[in-house]
Amino acid sequence: MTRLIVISNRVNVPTAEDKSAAGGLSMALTAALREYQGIWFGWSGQLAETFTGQIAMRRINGVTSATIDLEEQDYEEYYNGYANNVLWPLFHFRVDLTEYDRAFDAGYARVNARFAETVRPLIEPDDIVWVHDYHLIPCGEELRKRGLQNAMGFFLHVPWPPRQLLSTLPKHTELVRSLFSYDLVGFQTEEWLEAFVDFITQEVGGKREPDGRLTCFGRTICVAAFPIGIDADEFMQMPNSREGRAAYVRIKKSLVERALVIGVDRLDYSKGIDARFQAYEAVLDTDPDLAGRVVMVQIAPPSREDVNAYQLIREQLDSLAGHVNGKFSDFDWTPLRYVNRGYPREELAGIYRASRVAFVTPLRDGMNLVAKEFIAAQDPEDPGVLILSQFAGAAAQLGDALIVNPFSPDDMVDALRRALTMPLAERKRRYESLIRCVREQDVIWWRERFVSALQGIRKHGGAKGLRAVS
Ligand code: GDG
Repeated sequence: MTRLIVISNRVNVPTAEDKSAAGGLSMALTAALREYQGIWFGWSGQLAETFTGQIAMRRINGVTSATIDLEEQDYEEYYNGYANNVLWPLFHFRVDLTEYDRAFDAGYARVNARFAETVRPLIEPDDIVWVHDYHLIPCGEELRKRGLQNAMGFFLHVPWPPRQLLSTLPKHTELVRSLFSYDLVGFQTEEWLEAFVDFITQEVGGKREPDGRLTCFGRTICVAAFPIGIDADEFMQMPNSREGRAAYVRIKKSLVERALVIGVDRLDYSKGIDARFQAYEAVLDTDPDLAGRVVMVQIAPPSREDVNAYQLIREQLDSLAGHVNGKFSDFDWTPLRYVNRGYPREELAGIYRASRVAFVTPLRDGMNLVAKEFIAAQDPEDPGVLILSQFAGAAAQLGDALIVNPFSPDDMVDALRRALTMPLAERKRRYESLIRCVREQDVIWWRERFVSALQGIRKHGGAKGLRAVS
């Protein structure tokens, strides 16, 4: 029987008792793993004194997880270092924030080899293997070095940078070459896919076959865009859950009839939260009528706190939020509520439902699931308005949002004003088109397209019998 082996940096199988902490992605992968009797392999999140390669196998909620502990040096060089100080900023067009170091490079190679070495014995000849995200690009090549011949796919959750940016990375050709160990490489959007094709054909002498496959470094692989979705049906129900309703009532009560503008993001410089605060300030500046009639809530749970750039953006946002509130607050009105903590998904859904506007303005984002979650949580009879950055992958699907350029303060201000005054008929028209897309292209659609493409490759004899992905 074909099993699915998922390999990602972290493993997050939700337990039956607590699903609220898990994101939509982990729910979707868990469902796929249950269906295919697979294994989810990755780092436990724990650090050991020295790396032992010992695997902790667990069966949670019908899914087998296999985790390993890393050592402190791995965490510093692979996770904080190469993944989050080099690849993350570079792939989000922030070359200025990359802190390349040879030790990071070595750590990245070492941990990818460790992943491959430890997971290899768990993989059987008929299994299909699905590796996730920028932490693990060379993992496939390491598995091939260890004799693995299975059909193997890779999905990149973040953008692929233009070739001029990628070329700034030392040893970028090696990184790209390692992607040719997979049979299928998936991107979130056509734009990121085309940037990859451009690098292959313009920089390293590769060729695009008439059916779309790519030939380079002596191998031919399938490449395609697989825009990730959310569990839309589940998310549409969530505002009606007990927790969703309670959060809705609680926030509505606190608003006292004021319009709510919501932002929800991991605290990350790529999400453009600072420009959002500035746009809000500019709207309040130019539209004194709004004083006391609107509230912005920004939920931003801290992430990657050991990385310098994240400490810096946190300080900047603390100061900006203080500035906005100091400037406009009244004794009975705080215009900006900036919250550095996370909430269970059901509560988030209730908060989305209570919002008139979602302000989703990343400077660069692979997809952005918050935009889709906001739409799914709306009341069809009185839906809120989604303002969405043109630089989020989601903009390619959600064209009926108010699409903005987050680098243009005027554009941001105009969109916010327009969203706050949009008539019900227009809100409904936009919502109907957006919800159709969010429901049709949901997370199940995403994973089924990817897994069936990989299965097709396996059926046709792996790399030898590849056909184009439709
Ligand atoms: C990467 C890519 C791509 C946020 N705050 C809370 C909370 N969240 C959840 C959201 C959403 C998820 O976290 C964030 O997903 P995003 O897509 O917005 O962004 P990244 O974390 O950067 O994800 C991105 C994604 O991978 C998937 O491929 O879309 O482009 O960067 O689901 O709801 N969840 C809970 N409490 C919070 O306070 N429970």
